[in-house]
Amino acid sequence: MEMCANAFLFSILFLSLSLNSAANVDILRPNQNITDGSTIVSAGGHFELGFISPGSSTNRYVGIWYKKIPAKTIVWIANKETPLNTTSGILKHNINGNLIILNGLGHVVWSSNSSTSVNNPVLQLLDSGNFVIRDENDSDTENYAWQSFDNPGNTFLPGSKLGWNLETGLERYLSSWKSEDDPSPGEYTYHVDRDGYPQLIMRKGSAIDFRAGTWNGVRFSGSPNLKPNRIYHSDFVSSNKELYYHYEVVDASIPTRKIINSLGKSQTWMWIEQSQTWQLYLTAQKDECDHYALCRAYGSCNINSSPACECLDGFEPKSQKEWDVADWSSGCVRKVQLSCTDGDGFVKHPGLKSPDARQSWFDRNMTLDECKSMCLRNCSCTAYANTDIRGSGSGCLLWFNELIDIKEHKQNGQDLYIRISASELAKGRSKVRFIIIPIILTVTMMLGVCLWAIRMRWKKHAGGNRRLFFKTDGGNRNGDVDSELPLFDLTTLANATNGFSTNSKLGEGGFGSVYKGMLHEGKEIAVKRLSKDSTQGLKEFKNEVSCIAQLQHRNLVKLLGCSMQKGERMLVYEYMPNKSLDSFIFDKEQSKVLDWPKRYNIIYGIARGLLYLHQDSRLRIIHRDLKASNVLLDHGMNPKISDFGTARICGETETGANTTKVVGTYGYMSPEYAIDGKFSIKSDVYSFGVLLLEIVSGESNANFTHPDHNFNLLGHAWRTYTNYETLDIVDEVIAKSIHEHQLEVFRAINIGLLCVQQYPADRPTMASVVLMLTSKVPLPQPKQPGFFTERKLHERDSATNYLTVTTMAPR
Ligand code: ACK
Repeated sequence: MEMCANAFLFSILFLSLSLNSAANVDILRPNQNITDGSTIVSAGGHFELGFISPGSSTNRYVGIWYKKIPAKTIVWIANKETPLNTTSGILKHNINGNLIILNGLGHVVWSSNSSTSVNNPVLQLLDSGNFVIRDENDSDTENYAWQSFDNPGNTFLPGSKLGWNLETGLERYLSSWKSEDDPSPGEYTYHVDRDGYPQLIMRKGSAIDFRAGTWNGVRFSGSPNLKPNRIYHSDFVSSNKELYYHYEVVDASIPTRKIINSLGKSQTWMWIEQSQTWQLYLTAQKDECDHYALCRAYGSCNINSSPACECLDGFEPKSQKEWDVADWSSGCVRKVQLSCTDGDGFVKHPGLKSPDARQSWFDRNMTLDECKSMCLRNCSCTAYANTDIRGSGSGCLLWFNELIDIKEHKQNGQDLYIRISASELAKGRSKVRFIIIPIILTVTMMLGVCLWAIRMRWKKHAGGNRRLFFKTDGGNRNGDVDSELPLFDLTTLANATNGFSTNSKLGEGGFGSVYKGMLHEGKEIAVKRLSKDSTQGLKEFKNEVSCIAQLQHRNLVKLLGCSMQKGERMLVYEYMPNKSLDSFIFDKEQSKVLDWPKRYNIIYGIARGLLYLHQDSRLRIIHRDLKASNVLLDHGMNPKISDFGTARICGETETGANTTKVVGTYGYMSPEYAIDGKFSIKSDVYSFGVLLLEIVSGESNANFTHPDHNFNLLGHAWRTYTNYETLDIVDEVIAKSIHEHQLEVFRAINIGLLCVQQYPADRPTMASVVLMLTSKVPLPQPKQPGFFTERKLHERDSATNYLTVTTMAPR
């Protein structure tokens, strides 16, 4: 009876000291505990701590998660390897102030095991997500008796440290979970490695799986995507006491976490409030070349080369036979051994992920010249580089032994100076001479020939017209429709445009200039004044005018009339106040105006306009020069296709033709048109696909560059699509706000890729495109795009230029 009464009293006492979920407290005192179902919440309400089951597991763990994020995202777990299988667990202080978890039988299943004790221990959950044991009267971070940030799992939060306390020998490293449902340590761990020069290394078991590399003042040399940005700052701290990597979020209210997932991928995630989802911001490992030491000794990996592994200059495969079958395992060896005493030298390799630095030596105060002589003086020194690439570079890092795990990064890589023998160095110099001199001679000769050809052409055509006008194949089948289009008086247009003043000028094109004007009745117009030296005759001009006059669609710019007087030829269009699409999508500031719904509306409008040209209008018209600068935007940002100067009318049953004169713009021309002069409605579909991907990404196809490869935008979109990272191409300006439209964006990219497929027969018609855009019909898998591989220099240089008429030999 007495026992019963005691148990009853104990239960009453116990219940009164347990916290419940309603109590919004962040501190747990020695006489308090947390039972399953009750939690504590950090002061600002960012994090919550209590019992939880990850994924679909039914096991109970003490964990920390984001309080305000509905889908519980766990950032830390205490008893990773000792879960409870009932809900009778209790979290409390033990007699020493340590944190313990008891199971239903009162057995300790986990303890914080801190050897540091404090006088008045309290447990506190901080707004950073750190759970600490401290003295109630001392909140100095240095004096915590224990903290969860010192015992991370798979998550690395802003403000925590990845690396070493050199005084205590404590290492904080990340361990992957076994699976989404099992937080016990998986195969991967992410460490700051202290052998040689510190580097960030992912291990699978004890083997290195990925090396983010050495910190070069800006980033880890193997993480070119880690750029200074407006979202978070990261840094690597190296002092006598500590060696660690950390990062801070500029806007601390944006939940951000870095994790290593159970497949060993290091990822940075950000919470998007608007769409209530996590967005993947950065992935450290991108491609095959990130496999540690793929190309072995003195091999360099370039994902855009085939095969990806190459020996560095001055080196050759150890076994050519193996190398020929893409077996890199024996790596490369020197063509000529170093002599050390006989004046070895160095070859500069720019844009590299520097080699594994576990066998290296460094001095952060030396200059590069001092570094070079230091390396020369030591016969086993194989390479040198700056430790810090900021400014003109500083510090000295020397490698000894073989150089391994080198990757090429066109952008954000660093310079490495590799030691080779004097004779190899001399060969290299003469090779450069051998290559450069003929190149200079050839380029000079070609320039001469081009200048001469241009001069001759000018003489002949007096600045010849670069545009083709509408031309009905086999004559004008449209009858005389001139009377349908108003003729403007030249004086009226001159008055409307202040005498074609420079102030009224909107811009120029290959055809002449465009002026803004206002008619007497206050109507705004755009006057296209074709240049006088146009070689086009009156007949073609009338033909063009009459053709456009027959086109009426809300997504085509409306022709209001024309003027033909005193040798002047002018076209009068409705005025579009928002200018052309390119001035929005390719401008980082202006593009903010175009959120996803607006971009989608523009894509859809262009598709409708093109469908009208191809199919619904009385004529079948191929535009031939669809591009961002030929789409104008009205007051409501609705798109209007303009510039029919190069368009061609086909017979109602024809869908294309051949031409010996290719007109269009680099980056938008389909392969069959650019190469063979074959234009068809499918070459317009190709241009539409390019334009669609430009609108989604905010990048110009022809001017696109990427640090990791040399593809144009199409190649990049194809690459991300095949890597299941389709949404990676989305313009960063809208990336954070597309979550509720993700499916639509994904479909749009898929449709874009279908339109730019290499073979015209594979591309959809505009009718199918419109259907795909407006319905949820399943989309086919796109095949490889045309014109997506490495661009040649000339192509890139002239990327933004209008391609002048090119005469091509008939096939
Ligand atoms: O981007 P923009 O300002 O828009 O620069 C070009 C320039 O003339 C040469 O084509 C602008 N432009 C052409 N047609 C019109 C129009 N109907 N309304 C307004 N601007 C126009 C175009």
